[in-house]
Amino acid sequence: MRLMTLSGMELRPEEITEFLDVEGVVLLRETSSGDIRSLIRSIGPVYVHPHSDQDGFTKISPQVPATTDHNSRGLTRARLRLHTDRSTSADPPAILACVVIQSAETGGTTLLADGAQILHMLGPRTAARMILKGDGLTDHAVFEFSDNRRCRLRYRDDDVAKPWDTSTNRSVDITSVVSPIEIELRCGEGYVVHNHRFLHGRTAFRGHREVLRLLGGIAADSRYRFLAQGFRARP
Ligand SMILES: O=C(O)CCC(=O)C(=O)O
Ligand SMILES: [Fe+2]
Repeated sequence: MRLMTLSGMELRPEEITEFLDVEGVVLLRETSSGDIRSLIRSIGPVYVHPHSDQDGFTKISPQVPATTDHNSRGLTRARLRLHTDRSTSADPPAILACVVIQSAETGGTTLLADGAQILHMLGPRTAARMILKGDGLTDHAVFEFSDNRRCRLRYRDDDVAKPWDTSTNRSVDITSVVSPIEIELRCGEGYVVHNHRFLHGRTAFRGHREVLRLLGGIAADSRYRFLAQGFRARP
């Protein structure tokens, strides 16, 4: 397995947590499922998801019709807009890793957007007005600040939940203030993101495509345990 920054600098696996604190994203090459499991476990506990197997892996491939409910839209060939994984749960996981097992015939491009940049572009006042709302769901702040100026972003914009501006009572697409990074990942390539900071998504695709996902937390005794409270918001 090889780890790279977005600018192509190579990292050692033991530098991952530090780098997720600084940049929020690391790219993976020549990766197997065993590699991502040990990488995520070096950061903290693996998170078991309703769609995952007992080891925490979720196989994301077209399995259900495109007309399905939005919580299962990952398992279709449809576009997935930028989102936080488990955004409507009380405590979304801090770490998300995805590795491509088989790339699509066409499309299936990975989209990434830096929430720290979105916050900076929106400004703290506008950001503080945004809540994530969905039928039958508890409202959550889109940008949730902790006492030590850390911020957890939670975001999705689909039939399950939408961001609302509480001053205008309208839904707003906060991702329009940035251009997402587009990456064509091939077999064995992937990414790890700080899920409280980076949004991810993909374009629609044709053919078969398979991605393996693993979610995780930050170890309670980690030097970087503050990552569980989000990214460092600029003053
Ligand atoms: O298919 C992908 O590249 C990502 C899928 C995803 O983000 C999800 O299912 O939550
Ligand atoms: Fe996702």
